Amino acid sequence: MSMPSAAAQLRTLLRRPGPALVLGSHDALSAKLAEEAGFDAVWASGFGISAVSALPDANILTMSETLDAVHRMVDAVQIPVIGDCDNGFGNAINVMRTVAEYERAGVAGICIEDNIFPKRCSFYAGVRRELVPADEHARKVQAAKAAQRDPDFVVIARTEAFIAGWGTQEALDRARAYADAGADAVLVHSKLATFDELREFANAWDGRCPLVAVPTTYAGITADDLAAAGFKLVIFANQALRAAVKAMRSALVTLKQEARPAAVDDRIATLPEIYELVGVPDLQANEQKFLLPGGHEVTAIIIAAGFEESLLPLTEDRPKAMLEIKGQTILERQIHALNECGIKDIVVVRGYKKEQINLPNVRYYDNDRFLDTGEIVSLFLAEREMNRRFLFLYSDIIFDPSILEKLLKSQADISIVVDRAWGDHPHTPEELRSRKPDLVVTAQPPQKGYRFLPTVEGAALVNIGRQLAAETADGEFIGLAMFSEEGAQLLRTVYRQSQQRFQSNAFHEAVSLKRAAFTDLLQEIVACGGTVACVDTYKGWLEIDTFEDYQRAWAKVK
Ligand code: SPV
Ligand code: MG
Repeated sequence: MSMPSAAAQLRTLLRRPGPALVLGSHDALSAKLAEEAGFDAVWASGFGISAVSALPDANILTMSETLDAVHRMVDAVQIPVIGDCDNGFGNAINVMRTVAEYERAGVAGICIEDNIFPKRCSFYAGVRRELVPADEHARKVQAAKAAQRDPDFVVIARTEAFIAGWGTQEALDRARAYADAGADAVLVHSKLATFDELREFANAWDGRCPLVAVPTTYAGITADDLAAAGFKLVIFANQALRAAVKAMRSALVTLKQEARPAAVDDRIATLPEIYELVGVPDLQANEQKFLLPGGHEVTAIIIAAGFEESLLPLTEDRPKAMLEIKGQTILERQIHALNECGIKDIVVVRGYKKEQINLPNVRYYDNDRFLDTGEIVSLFLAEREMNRRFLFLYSDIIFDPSILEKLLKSQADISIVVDRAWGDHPHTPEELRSRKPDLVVTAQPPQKGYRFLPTVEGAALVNIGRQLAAETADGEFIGLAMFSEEGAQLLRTVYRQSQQRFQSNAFHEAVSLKRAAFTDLLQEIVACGGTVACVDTYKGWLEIDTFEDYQRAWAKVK
């Protein structure tokens, strides 16, 4: 079932027993707060909308400027919005356009008052009051009713007879004339400190249409009192604005005096409160859903410093990353996959034959001590790049971009890609010796005997390394990992602590931290109580570790 229109909702409020509480709002945020507080509807206050432009309520803002503010309020809330249209911004002809524009903006109804144009706020002292003749205003009401498209659209006619000091009889005459002209409700305004003149009015009212009150000056009255007297809509027109001004003023005095933000901490909204109000959670959900995964806010760090004899003589004159497979080097293939996922910020840590790696649009760090240092040292040469989300890549893997897409969707602070096809076949000691796979034990191994089904939430890493018993492993790390800003922070902290604690001692599977592999640091993160989530994949990647791998890559890669 679709939502009833705003106008239909307002009609329901008018029909429903008891008073409807309407809050005067001056912008979209205050409208939102009104809705959150449980008010039935929003009064888009001309007084308030002018005030937040630091202007008096005197038809100084144009219709379109006012409408612009009203439009934002309508967009911000689900409850109906009533547009305060002053005198309709002109004569009956202007009123017709006002109705068309306000209706198009999605307001539930409007209110037009019998002030002349330009108006003066009802409360300004010492201002000469002039009202348009009653029959002129009645025709404006008729024009409004003729202009509306939605039959539920509500036109409230407002009389300022009491404000002008013209008494109860004039107020009643005008209210009746406006009701007879088709007004759906009549707002009768008063600036007395007591309810007396309005009570007299209400007692004499024959109920030909509902009444509306704005108890600003007779502020002691309750909505129930007003309802008992016959009022249907009760508009608290400017209390939100005045609350804001008073709160801002007093906080600002303190802030100026003390000149330190913490001095006002206890009386200001927290930032998360504001984020919630303005819809940051929706923004984040939509970013996840609709933006290219990854994007410009991720840096990819490719570790390409090492030298391994196993690929000689292929790597005699170039690092592994620069081996060519069907016209493209491994590194070019990686950059292509990263770019495809919107990742343009790419860092390569070079070492062995570094002059051979000089692709454009890549930033470089050099590990000139690559012969006696390990992956961790190479990675931390690029530590400057780790102050936000980043990807970690071995430089000798070729992978399907869909694996990267899946990794980029991970919400975990530290995620590694694990190939669950590992357990499908037995692995020979010969294979294990030459390939040295990074084996993984997770908290949730795939069930044996069933073809692997990927988990939604990545299982937590328990053990990782090359020396794990192959039978205990339930996956293989493919050399692709992602760290959120917090994850990167944890990585750096654990590394710093390890430098203190391990110094030149063995570090997990490595003889020392200096020689340690990336997997050793992952194991240390787990040992320190950190969580490493395993993003599952099933094949779709190749590692070039041996000559046989290289041949296989030629055979498999398109
Ligand atoms: C407004 O809020 O703009 C109103 C109510 O019209 S009053 O200010 O009391 O006139
Ligand atoms: Mg007004």
